[in-house]
Amino acid sequence: MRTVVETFETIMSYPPTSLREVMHLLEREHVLDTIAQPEGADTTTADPRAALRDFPSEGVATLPALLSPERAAALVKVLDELAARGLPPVFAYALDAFWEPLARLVPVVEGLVGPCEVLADGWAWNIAPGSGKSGWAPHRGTYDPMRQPDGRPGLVNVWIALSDVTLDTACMHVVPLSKDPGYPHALARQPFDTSHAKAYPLPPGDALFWDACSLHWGGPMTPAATHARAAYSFTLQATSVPRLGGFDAIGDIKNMSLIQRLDLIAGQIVRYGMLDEVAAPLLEWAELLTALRASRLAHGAKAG
Ligand SMILES: O=C(O)CCC(=O)C(=O)O
Repeated sequence: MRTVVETFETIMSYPPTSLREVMHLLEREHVLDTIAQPEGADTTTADPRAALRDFPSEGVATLPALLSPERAAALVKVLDELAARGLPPVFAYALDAFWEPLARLVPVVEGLVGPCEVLADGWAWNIAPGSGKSGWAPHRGTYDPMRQPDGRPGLVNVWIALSDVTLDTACMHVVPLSKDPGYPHALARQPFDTSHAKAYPLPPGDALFWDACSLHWGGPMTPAATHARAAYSFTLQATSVPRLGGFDAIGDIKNMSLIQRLDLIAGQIVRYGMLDEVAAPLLEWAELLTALRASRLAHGAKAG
């Protein structure tokens, strides 16, 4: 990772206005305050039966109705408003409404794998039809077979459909662990064997979650797609396994400040921005914030 000084030097070599515009937008105009978001708790009741049935053997399961269809539609509107202000969907993590489903999600995941913490790790998508973009290519969330001492998964990825996600709109595909020849001893072996993948079309508000060792990917936006594919994700880690290298856990989710959320968003842009072609000024903003945070933590650690 670059130091603050190196990051500043890179930034100074860019056309001067673009980064300043991003910072002005976020920090002076408080553009995020201008985004209308639904308030309070969603009234939905998530149904964990499918998860309890499928996850232990397959390492993948759906969680119907994590969000009500109305709440999912309201969150799609937020993603559209972000886009109208020139911000990628990952800025949704600045807003309370995108964290609210964790109150229902965490108990379900904990029911399956035991006590968990939420990692500072996630991404959001709002893929327009005809944009030429598709979901992410096949990969695993971790290439270590992360298991708890009792054999349960150590790391779980959760993916929440906000739009109606179909075979034509980049639905997720996951290879069940029981049919994955790469699991558990050859997770990084290429080419991946995708022959036993299952596609997971989901209505708005349903979630899909999988053992992060699982091979998974977002499918194509086909020419038949008529609407955008909107979704976002979380990563939960069992507290009984050592923390995934390079990742922080989020301590007090309910009381995260805007600065902490912007730090998190910047960290995700640094990590995943290349996959989604985030614009160069935003990448530089993210690198700067991430370098500043690292330096702040280093100074804090020294002072302590
Ligand atoms: O939404 C996608 O296309 C990919 C999601 C994914 O692979 C992930 O969250 O790890």
